[in-house]
Amino acid sequence: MVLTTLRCAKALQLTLAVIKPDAVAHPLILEALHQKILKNKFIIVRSKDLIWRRQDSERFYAEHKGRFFYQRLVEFMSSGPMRAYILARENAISQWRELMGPTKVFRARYIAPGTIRALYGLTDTRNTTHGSDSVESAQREIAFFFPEFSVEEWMEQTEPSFRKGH
Ligand code: IDP
Repeated sequence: MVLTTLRCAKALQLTLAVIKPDAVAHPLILEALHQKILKNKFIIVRSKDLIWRRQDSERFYAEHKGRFFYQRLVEFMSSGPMRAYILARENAISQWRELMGPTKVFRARYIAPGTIRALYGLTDTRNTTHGSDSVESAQREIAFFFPEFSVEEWMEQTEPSFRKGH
């Protein structure tokens, strides 16, 4: 989701980032991840803490139904509190995914040692964070987590300076 109408120097893009239950369970890791978001110059557009029911988890990960890890994933994602963010910055989708590192924790530790999943991931399922992987998935996932959010209203009401090019 690129906010092409913005007149600021760089086009902002939105992404959905989620801190999964394995990391939210540890306050120091949660804080470290929040600081990482801020240090990497993301604008926090929205954030919320939430707990999924099992059916939310099944719906969100429907594309993985039938894979060997699906049941484990669905149970894990509805096992405790999560924190979800709508983040904005230039190339937000790829920037957040780069910070997360590869899906599989052991691969992350091997090829991308400083990434979030390499540092904090416990297993391939309990891999600390989620991030949208395309503009289409960012739109769908932001609507899933923040059904009340309207990017137009956000621009209009909360960030009018973007429209004036400040
Ligand atoms: P992504 O989260 O890096 O975009 P996806 O392939 O969309 O990766 O997988 C969604 C989630 O499913 C992963 O973040 C992870 O929690 C879980 N997962 C994916 N592959 C495996 C696996 O091989 N074993 C266990 N869990 C997996």
